[in-house]
Amino acid sequence: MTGKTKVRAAANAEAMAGTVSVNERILRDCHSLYSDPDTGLIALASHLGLSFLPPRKKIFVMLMGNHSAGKSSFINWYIEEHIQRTGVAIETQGFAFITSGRKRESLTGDATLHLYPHFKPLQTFEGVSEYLSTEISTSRQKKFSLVTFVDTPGLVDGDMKYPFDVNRALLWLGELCDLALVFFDPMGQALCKRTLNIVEKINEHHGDKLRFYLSKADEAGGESDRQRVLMQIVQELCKRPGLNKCGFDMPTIYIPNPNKPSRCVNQIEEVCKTIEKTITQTVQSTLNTLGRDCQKLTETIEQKLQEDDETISSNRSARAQGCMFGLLGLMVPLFLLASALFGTIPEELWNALLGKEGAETLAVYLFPLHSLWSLIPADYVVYVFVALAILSIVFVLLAQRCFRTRTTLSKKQRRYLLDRHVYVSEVVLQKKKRLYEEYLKQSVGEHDMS
Ligand SMILES: Nc1nc2c(ncn2[C@@H]2O[C@H](COP(=O)(O)OP(=O)(O)OP(=O)(O)O)[C@@H](O)[C@H]2O)c(=O)[nH]1
Ligand SMILES: [Mg+2]
Repeated sequence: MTGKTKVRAAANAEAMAGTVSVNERILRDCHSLYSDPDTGLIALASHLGLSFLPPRKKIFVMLMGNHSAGKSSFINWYIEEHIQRTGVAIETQGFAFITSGRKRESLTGDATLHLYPHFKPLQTFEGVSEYLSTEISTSRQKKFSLVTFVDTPGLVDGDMKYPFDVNRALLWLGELCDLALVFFDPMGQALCKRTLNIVEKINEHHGDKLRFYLSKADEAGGESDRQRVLMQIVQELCKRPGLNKCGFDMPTIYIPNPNKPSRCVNQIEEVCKTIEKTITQTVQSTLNTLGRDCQKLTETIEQKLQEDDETISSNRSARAQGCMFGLLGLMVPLFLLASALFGTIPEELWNALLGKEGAETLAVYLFPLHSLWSLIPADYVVYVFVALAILSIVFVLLAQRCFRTRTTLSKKQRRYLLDRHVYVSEVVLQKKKRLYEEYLKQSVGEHDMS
């Protein structure tokens, strides 16, 4: 079995086992529509001089915030596996991608960048490469099969030295991720300036990705203490000019601990809902982008074929012009030769060459030429001769120029384009329609579908 068939077989097995959700399958199908090396839209786009990016199969959720705010613990809780180290010390020092897969495995920085080509520019951030890793987990809890978490180093103020420019790296990751969950914990570091500065910067361009949470809410004391902490954080956020939208929605969350039940309201499910919502939005936008990309491809193909039709017809008229100029270029020397010969060669020779009748017929035809020449004063005959010779050269050059036609598509190329047009406009768009219906069926139900 080849690698590709193995992957397909595994995917089929998963589908048979019913472990693949509709959204997961939609994203996978869209991905393969783009990335198939032979029939994929990316290959076709690059053939047409366009550049498409493959859609993501999962969403990226970045967790950021103060040191010890419970970021890694949240990931462990979500996937129901102790995959990230947690503790009161500074535990997470680099950037870790936590994703689902077929086998529990840890990958190094290089392998991580290979796995996530979108994140390759991280290489250029001095010192970051050694602090990149990927943890693959077999967990399929909640929506983990559609999520890649990005765990980030805890932020602290003061003398703490990071081995890389943590602010810049977080800002850059914020741009690439679909969601940035910011955790503030009620302990000392809640108002960490570094966190607030980065949040403010991300908010400038990607405010829609930011979500704020008061984490470890069970440690905030009583209800009134918690309200006070919340107020403080919100006030601090509102002080920032960029963040001054106020009306912050800041759910209070904590990891449920059966050994330490708490009466505090836990809104941790809100985080799961936010993740789910981002997934469905991503599915929708992936399908919409697929539709738009198909349209772009069919339009480009149609344009290319139309341009080729125009080139063919302009080449045809250029060739006709070329023939005309060529003929003229040939006629002039013939005309010169004939008229020169008519005057100079004795009649007897014509008779001998063509017979009496032939010579007479030629004389009838060449007589007008001869009369024309006789109209020209003898002194000017040479000039007219030279001028006509130049004219003949000009005609020949013009003919040559006209025959320099533009290249057109070969029959094979035209057939390829027409074939791809049918594939995109019928097969791919039909598939997109079917995927959209499957996606909608999840929420509206079959009876509402027209
Ligand atoms: N009571 C309580 N403790 C928590 C909660 N979440 C995490 N903790 C504890 O808080 C400590 C820090 O948790 P981590 O998950 O390591 O925090 P982090 O944000 O990843 O920390 P860094 O990686 O150092 O930035 C650990 O001892 C956790 O057990 C929570 O919801 N409630
Ligand atoms: Mg951590």
